[in-house]
Amino acid sequence: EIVYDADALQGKWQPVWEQLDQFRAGVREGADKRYALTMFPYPSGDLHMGHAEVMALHDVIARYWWHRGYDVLNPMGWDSFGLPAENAAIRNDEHPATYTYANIETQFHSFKKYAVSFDWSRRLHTSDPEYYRWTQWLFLKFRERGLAYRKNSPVNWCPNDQTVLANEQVLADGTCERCGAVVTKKELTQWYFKITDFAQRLLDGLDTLEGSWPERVIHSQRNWIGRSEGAHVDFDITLASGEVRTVTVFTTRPDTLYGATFMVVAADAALASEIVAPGQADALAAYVEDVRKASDIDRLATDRPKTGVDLGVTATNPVTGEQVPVWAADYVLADYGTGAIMAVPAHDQRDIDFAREFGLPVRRVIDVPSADNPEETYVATTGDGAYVNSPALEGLADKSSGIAAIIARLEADGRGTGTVNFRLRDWLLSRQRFWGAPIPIIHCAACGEVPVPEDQLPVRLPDNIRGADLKPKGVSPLAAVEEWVNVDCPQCGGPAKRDSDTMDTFVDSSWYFLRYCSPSYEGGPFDVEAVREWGPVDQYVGGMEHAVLHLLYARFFTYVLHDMGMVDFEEPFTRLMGQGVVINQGKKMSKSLGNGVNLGEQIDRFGVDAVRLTLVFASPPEDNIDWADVSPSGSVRFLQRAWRLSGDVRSAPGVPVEDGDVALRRVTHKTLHEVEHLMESYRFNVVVARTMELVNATRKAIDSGCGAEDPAVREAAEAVAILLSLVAPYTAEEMWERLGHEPTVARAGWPAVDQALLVEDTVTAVVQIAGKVKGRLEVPPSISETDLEALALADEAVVRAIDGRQVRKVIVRAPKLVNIVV
Ligand code: ANZ
Ligand code: ZN
Repeated sequence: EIVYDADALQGKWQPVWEQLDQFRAGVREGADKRYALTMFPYPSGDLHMGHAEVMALHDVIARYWWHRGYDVLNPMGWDSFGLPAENAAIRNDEHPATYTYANIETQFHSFKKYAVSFDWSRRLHTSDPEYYRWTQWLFLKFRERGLAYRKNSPVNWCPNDQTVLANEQVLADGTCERCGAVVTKKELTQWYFKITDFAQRLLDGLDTLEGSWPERVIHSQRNWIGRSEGAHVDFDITLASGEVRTVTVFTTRPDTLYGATFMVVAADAALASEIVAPGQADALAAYVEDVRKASDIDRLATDRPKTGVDLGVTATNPVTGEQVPVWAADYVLADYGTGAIMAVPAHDQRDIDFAREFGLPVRRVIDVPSADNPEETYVATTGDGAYVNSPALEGLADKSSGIAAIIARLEADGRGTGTVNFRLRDWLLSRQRFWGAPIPIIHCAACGEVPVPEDQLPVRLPDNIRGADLKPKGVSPLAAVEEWVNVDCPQCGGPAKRDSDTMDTFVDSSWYFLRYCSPSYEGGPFDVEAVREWGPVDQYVGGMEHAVLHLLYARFFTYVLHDMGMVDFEEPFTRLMGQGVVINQGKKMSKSLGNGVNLGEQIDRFGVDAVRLTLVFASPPEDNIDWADVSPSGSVRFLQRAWRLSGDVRSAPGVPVEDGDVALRRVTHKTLHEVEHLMESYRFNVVVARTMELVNATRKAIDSGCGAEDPAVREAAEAVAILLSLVAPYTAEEMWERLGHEPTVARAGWPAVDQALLVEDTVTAVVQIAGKVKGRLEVPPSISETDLEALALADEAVVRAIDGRQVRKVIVRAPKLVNIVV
């Protein structure tokens, strides 16, 4: 007997598939197009279990689409700029390209072995000059539209990586996402993308994704964009010099304005040092030193002890006319709202904690029924109630009318306006590192910022840099490469310097899905026609750690490209599937826990198909998979069982199946039909379970049913091969061949489901009264005696025949006969 040998199957079919080039997009002329995309990897090391999971799930969809007759685009490439390569280059005294491209080759071979249905002719690497030329081009286009600009501001600084981090790259505990160092603040002139211009549109767009994207991703993006409705209110501050300066605050509760008993300015905002009274300037400066060390998260925490400095000046409350003190504190952030607040201690807990700490007045302006008076308890109340101490709001008792009334009053007085504030900040894109796309700007003393002319793109990274040259110094290593950095100004010809920062790698990944549509196009970042044909992405699969980073930035890019007339859609990813992660023994895999599972080893032990099958079968895609709870050896046994069917079939291909065993045919067609529905709702684990059931039913039919010669057995085995091709391509291909077909099973098409076979079986039950047939009932063959008796006694014809006589006895022989004695 031939034995199932995963290794042999892999060795046999990989070259055949290679030859057949079966997944090339654009070959099915006239067919509907579908774009399946999965997030591309960073080339650090070889593929790991996480990749294996995403790719296995993603491939179920892509391969299913091929079967359903679509023209499928399923591309793959590498997100190949970034810090890991640069750090490896420092360690190994080489150029980052060495590490990058070596790992890409390793991963490429692993991908091939793993047999994902990618169209490799579209492969791209974001670190190739052919690619980053267009990243730079896009940067220049964004700049022309006023969407890329430079400004000086305090930025998150990782003292270890010696580079700037976007807010998104600082973890909740205030540490660097990449290295874990505590992130600090530093003043720097940096490049930004003006994503804030798109805040409302990006928010509105989320409504259209409802139901097609995971709820938690939509939720995190909404929070990230963070829309707050409120008002800007102007306070006049009288400085020590006697000069009056108007300072605007942002508040979501303008209706509490009568209770604003002091003002607080972010200690580290320029405003604080501009308005501070001379006597308090030293105290402020010392305080700011401390503030810079704290993370934003800490600063906003309600349970944090309140600290601050009295600025020694007063402001006029615009409705009460009172003079209120102005303080500087760290719980107000410099870059949110206007960086200054009106403090309403009675109705804001942080303000009341501050008031208590520094003996500032508390005035209640909302009398919340059943709540104690905050003036006595120092517990702020936030609920609705009648306004008190608030002449303009007399008689009102709910927040929304209070807010509307006070805004109307402020607008009439010219002291404020209703406004909307967003938490979203502009996207800080410059990095002081080498391995990224250089920012295509030249700084000239005479002309200022000069864009590199388009025909001089790409601005290539120098090759003659390695190892220690790349060590972080706080400025980009590029700044030290004299022959690279010094250039003639494109405008005046005078001596000038290139911008030495490189772009955040999230810029590269914000448009790669468009490049895949025409990967070698030289007339622009992508051929507009090709994107019209393929875009937007029908199905995107990837890790949910990208919920606000990549997925928001890619949306922003697409909106801008839409406005530029380059794409005709706004949302890039029509459907999104987020999968869980692979863990082990209940914990995230990590070096320190020693619980890592090596993908290569698993493949060597169990084979590609069993690993893929295990990952798909383990749970619904969105759940985590604990490798300690699954059984790859069970998967191997199942694959063997399925594969053995193909050797047992005894009917020739092409024999009409109409007369085949109906019971088995019903199972086959019901399975195929159900899988069509399961695919829509991503229940791939159930698809595998149904395939297992079909294998069992077929085995039973061969051994103790219709026998191996029945054409229904062939039909079932072929269906198993096609179903298996979604998750276990090697086994499926081998089955397909043994069933007498040419390769490849991936292009076999989806078997047509015979609707007639989906209808439940029924049998006719006869109802007799005193030995005479009085009624007939259509019932399922499995009906119970009690159910059949009840049905019979309720039947209209039977009731008529009984005609009110007393039933003495009912004899039931399910499912065929009911005998009623009257
Ligand atoms: C007065 C007030 C009274 C407030 C009240 C709240 C309750 P969200 O919803 O997050 O937008 N605030 C404004 N700018 C701030 C800053 N830069 N740093 C810290 N806090 C700031 O929160 C808006 C509210 O947070 C604003 O409304 C302001 O306090 C505070 F009963 O103004 B409120
Ligand atoms: Zn110049």
